[in-house]
Amino acid sequence: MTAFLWGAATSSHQIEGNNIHNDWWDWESQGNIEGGEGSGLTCDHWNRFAEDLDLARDLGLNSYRFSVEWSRIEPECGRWNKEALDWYENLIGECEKRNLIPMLTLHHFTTPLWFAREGGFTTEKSANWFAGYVKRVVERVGKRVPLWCTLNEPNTLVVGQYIASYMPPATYSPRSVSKASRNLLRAHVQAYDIIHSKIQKREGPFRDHPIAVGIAHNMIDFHPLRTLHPIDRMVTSLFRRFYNRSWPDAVTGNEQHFGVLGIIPMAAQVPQARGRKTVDFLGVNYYTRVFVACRPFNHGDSPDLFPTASSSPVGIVFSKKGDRLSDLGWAIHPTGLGDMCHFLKGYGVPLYITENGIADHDDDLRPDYLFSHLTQVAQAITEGIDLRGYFHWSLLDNFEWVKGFGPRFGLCAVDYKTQKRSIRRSGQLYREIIAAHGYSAPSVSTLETLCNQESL
Ligand code: IFM
Repeated sequence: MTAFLWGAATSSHQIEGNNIHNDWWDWESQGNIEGGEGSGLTCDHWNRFAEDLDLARDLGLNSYRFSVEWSRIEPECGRWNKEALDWYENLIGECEKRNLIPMLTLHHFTTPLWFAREGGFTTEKSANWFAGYVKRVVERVGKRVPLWCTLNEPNTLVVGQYIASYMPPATYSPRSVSKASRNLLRAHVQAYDIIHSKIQKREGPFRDHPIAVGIAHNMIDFHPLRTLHPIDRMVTSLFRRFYNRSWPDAVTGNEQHFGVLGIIPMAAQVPQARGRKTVDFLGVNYYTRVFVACRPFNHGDSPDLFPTASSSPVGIVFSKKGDRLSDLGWAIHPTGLGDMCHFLKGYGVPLYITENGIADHDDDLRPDYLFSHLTQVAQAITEGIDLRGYFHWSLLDNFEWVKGFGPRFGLCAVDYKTQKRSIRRSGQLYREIIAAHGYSAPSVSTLETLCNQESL
């Protein structure tokens, strides 16, 4: 039986440093990041990867999720950078040495600048361009990588780019949301087929681990702000359908609904994705719950997801009085993770928690966050959900996109001045939790015992 995967996740642009050929770098240089920061060297992982993988090993992880930076591999259209491919191949070798099963993400928010300038995923040609890059990666490292995420949070990406304006190109364009979603799905399907058709002979210590391809899907536990308000309820169900359901539906062969009635035009169907599963697992990136409301709000908290669209008829509230909040103001709501897993069970594919974590500079809340969310994982497994691994976000503090370096998500703290890493208390706890389970799936009773010992 394959061991439960105890992992941590990162992404290229957030940790590597000097990713100068992508759309984010360009956007950062235009002063779009809080505090005027840019990703710069970030954690300098490009040079310090060995130390970082040592940390992962020291935490007792048996898996590591990272992403490959397309803009390094193809900095100009059709120009392939051999050194970048060498670097990722070496990274995978270093994972193998430390017994870390690699989960490789092919696209995590950033794209090469040349691609973004052509319109990114809104252009028809985008899926083929993406496929060209995927082929190169698969040809080079495919034999040694068992787990693949084609896309990270395509739903967050299109909302961030074309509705909420916190990701480049930051233009308000509901039409682009549907176009880009459709092309991202086309890109995903091609990547899925390439991975499965091109990798024939496996190599390396994980060669017997079956190849599995999925997406890392962001899910938010949406609730109506006014529980009995019919319009809040209706809008909440539209949000759930668009944000939480449309991708799992699409990649399991169901009807695609990348649109919201009256707000985002519905995209045309991608026939290659209909009637067949194009994932072998679904990855869940879960952080929080939010409340949805329609104007007039009559509520003390101001809706804050769409700060630029004050005319927007719909608002999002991140918390209610009494909620415990992360440094980003996100409410801690562990049961949402269990609810998301139960919802996804219906799709009949295995699940991984591909991200779950909290911005908590002082590490006061993370220990309890870890226990309470892992307890949801353990419970879900007891209730018959085929949940195969948990990847904490993140291994290290890193560049949190438009929020810059303020939010601290790491099990390991990074001092950006000295690049010194140190394992936080929550990191030590994660290590104890993993050791207590001996690479089997988390159990509620073991977690309870440990949690009591820690007296959190
Ligand atoms: O840092 C991000 C990550 O890149 C994608 N998922 C959510 C994380 C926290 O915001």
